This record gives sequence, structure tokens and C-alpha cells, in this order.
Amino acid sequence: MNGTISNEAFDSASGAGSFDCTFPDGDATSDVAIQLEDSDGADSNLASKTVSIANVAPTVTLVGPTAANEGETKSYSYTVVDPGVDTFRLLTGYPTCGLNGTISNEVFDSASGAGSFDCTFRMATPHRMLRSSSKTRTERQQPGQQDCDHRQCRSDGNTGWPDRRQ
Ligand SMILES: [Ca+2]
Ligand SMILES: [Ca+2]
Repeated sequence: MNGTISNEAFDSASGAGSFDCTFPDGDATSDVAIQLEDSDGADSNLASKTVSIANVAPTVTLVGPTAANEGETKSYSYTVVDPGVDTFRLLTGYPTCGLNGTISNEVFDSASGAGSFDCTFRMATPHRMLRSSSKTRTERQQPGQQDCDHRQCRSDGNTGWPDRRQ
């Protein structure tokens, strides 16, 4: 039911044969079966195998520039390869332009999984500006701490932390 047959071969003298099955989409199961009759009209047993068809995770490829000047807008696009008959949805928070980018012009096709978006990049907030205002420092503390990886924390957020802890 969930498979398509091809390359059928059958030898009427011996009753032996072979065939290929293509399974277009998982997760699903499909019953592969054979039954035949002899020349006197007696039916054989039904021989069958239940096939478990596994879903395959999609692979997404992102295309776009890896360098930008501050204030510049760059365009990105992505395509999806998936062997199944699946549709797609974006995971929460994606696509993203990262900590120092702002996203715009988002396009997404749930049927193909393909899409595109623009990123406008800004310069990271300078060190001295963060130190000059405790209010600014507090506001930046919450989102910055959770999202940045180790390298970004050092260059971007290593500002008033020692002062605050002491
Ligand atoms: Ca699937
Ligand atoms: Ca799939």
C-alpha cells in the first residue's frame, strides 16, 4: 500500500520470481506479499513481509555571504533535500541573523522547505558605551548571557562583569 512495485520477473514453470519495491514515505509500514496458483487452480499460501519505512531527516543548505560591512544588508537563501513526501516548518527562532544582525524580507515555502531572508548587520556595541551607563549594562545582561557563545561573550559582553560581582 505504501510502496510501488517495479522490475517484476516470473517463471511460470518453476513459480519463482522477483520484484523491487520503492517506499516513498515514512514513518509508515507496508505489507509486501506474494500469492500464486498452480495450473490445476489451487491457490498457494500468502507469503508476506511487513516492512517498516523510516522517515529520513531533511537536510537544509544555507547559501549566502560570510562577510559584511557594518550597516550592510546581505541576502541569504536555503534549500531542503528530503527523500520523503513531507512538508516543512521552521523551528522557533529560525532563521536568525545572530546577535549583531537584524532579519527582514523573510520568505518560506512549507511545501519545498526553501526560503530566503535578508540580514542587516551592525557593529557590536563598543566597550566604553557599556561602562558609562549601569542601566544599559543591566539591560544587556540578560539576553547577552544566555545566547552568546564563549567567544562572543568575550569580545561583546566582557564589560562590567568583574565590577558587578565584587
Ligand atoms: Ca516522511
Ligand atoms: Ca523526511
